[in-house]
Amino acid sequence: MTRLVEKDVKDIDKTLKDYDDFFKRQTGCYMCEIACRAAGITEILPGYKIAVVPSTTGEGIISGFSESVCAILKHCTLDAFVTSRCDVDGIYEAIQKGADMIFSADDDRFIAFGTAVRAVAENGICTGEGFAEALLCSMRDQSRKVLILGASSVGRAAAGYLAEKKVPVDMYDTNADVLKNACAGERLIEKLSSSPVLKKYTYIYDATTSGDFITEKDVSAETVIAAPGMPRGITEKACEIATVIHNPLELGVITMYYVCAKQMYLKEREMGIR
Ligand code: 2YC
Repeated sequence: MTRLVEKDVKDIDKTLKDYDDFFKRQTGCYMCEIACRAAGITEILPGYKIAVVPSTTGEGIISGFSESVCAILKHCTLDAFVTSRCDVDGIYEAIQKGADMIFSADDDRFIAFGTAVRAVAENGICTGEGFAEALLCSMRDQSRKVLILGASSVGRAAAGYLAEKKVPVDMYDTNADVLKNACAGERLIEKLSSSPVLKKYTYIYDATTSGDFITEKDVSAETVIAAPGMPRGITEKACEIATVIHNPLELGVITMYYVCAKQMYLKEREMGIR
């Protein structure tokens, strides 16, 4: 998992509207639509009040991170705020201010969770599935194989998601052990024993942390790359040729909200409070 830095998040608030319009031109949907599809939401859910709680543990606060998470949620017309306090004091403040859901990230884990019912959404899995749905919506031919690079939690979530949608997947990781243990038993996932020829694939999913390794000679105008990996694995020149779906935080955060909200809504219905 790559730890974001201030420059990765500092302009998100100002660029969200234009970026979402660009995202829609690329995929045919806005990020909220893709996130709902990835979360398997088919009906309108109640809007929950969300608190974003900064965490000072480990390497501490990333300047602008919580504010960017809040701005992304507000972009989806959700009711979100950043607590003035951090850590446990921030959780206390969130609940005192009536938050139904809390977003918080330390160095190892970024989650959204329900304050009144047991519900949790994890950023790596949600990012993996959100970008997989974005790729799916951009594929002109969903019978074609998708090459997934990187068997991290993001790559594994994407492989499982696409396999469940009956999309065949080739998966590769430079670490043979990591690859071996990924998505065991998934029939539609073929694990590659050697580094694939990128040009052979129209649809690619970059879940690596390599940065700038897919160049203009690896892509064509037909190529579509879903690229959640940070730093971005595709060079500027290749991005001018292919369709490259990439953002450092946005789609993962929106997918986390809908995954968590769906769990909360179903539990509340079970408990007869919805
Ligand atoms: O500002 C804060 O509250 C910090 N504790 C946030 C630390 C986030 C660390 N994680 C990352 O930078 C990203 C996540 C967004 C997902 C993967 N890496």
